[in-house]
Amino acid sequence: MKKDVEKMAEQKAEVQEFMKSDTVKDFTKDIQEYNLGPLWEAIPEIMNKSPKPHAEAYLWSAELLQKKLMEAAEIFTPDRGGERRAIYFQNPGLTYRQPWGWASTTQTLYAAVQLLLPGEEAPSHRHSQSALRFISEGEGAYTIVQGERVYMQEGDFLITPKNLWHGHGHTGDKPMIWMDALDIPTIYSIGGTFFEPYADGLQQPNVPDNFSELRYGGGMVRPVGDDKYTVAPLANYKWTRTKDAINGLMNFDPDPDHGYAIEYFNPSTGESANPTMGSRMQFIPKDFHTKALRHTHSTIYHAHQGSGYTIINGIRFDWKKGDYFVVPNWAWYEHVGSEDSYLFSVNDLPIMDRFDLEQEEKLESNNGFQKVTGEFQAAFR
Ligand code: GTQ
Repeated sequence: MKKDVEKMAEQKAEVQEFMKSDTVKDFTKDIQEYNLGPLWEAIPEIMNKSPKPHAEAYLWSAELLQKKLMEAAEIFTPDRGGERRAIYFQNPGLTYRQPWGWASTTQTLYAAVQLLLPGEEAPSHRHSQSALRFISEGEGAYTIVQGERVYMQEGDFLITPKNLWHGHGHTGDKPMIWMDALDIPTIYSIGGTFFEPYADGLQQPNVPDNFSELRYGGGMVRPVGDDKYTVAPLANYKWTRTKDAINGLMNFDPDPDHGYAIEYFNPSTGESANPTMGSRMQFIPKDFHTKALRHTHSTIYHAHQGSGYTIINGIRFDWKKGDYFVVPNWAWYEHVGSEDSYLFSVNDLPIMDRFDLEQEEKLESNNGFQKVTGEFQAAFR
């Protein structure tokens, strides 16, 4: 038995030696001249035992975002350049792959903060990416999605299904800031991007304001005949309803892994509100500590209210209202509320599910909690 083990180790050493030989090195170099790739070099990078994401855990502070959005307001109007005054989260683990400067937030998802000032308009356009918005500050702005004008308030969650015309306007008197999340990197990497500007600025409404909210306001019903929708028919999931739903759950013990968490879903089908992005609101009570989990899907969080910290692969990320942070694929994470806190989050679970790739593990050791080995320092706290 011992002999076999020794023999195998010997063989392995021999192979390793051979792979470092000039014969292999020269041939590896040679084929690359012909746009051919050596699998023997690629294997360690592409065939990992479990997901090894390039995206890193990271946190952007509310102060930094506020400062940069206000600076952007001095320079851009929404219709100049990129059609929106949005600044997106570039994951530092992804930037080096993209020499021209594009880097997404996770490998599958993009998120941004967008600022609209009173009186401004962001022109309508449509694209093959699905979008969602979470309103972090202000009121009085609206989005017009395929002819439906939807007024937005703090805490509201909105969807813009793919290929629908959408643009934004603002009749209020204070700056309005929201989070955008889109499946841009996914659509980009599979080569599915279509984009079209609207010919005539901001599309005008063609149904009563807040049409879908009026029709679906019951929250637990759908109008008869609406079971044939292919896109989610509710444009705005109002904060008051989200809060009521969570308050209902608070009659019971919190989920040990998630606290009090709900998912925004398509009331016509029961699927996630966006076909490619999961979205949740989660209440973490003061001093509640969720158990450590890791799973295939990645998540972008926005601290909507309160403060606390999330331990990601042993590193403590302190967050408070207005901060954003990323939990990459297969990273251990657990949340702790320093106050009663609400976390909004977007994930790529629907994408993982579509490929049948979702796996989840719970930490067995140390009663299900990680050991903290360091602290993340955010810029501009
Ligand atoms: O507001 O329609 O951050 O189309 C990226 C793409 C926002 C938007 C973004 C978009 C929008």
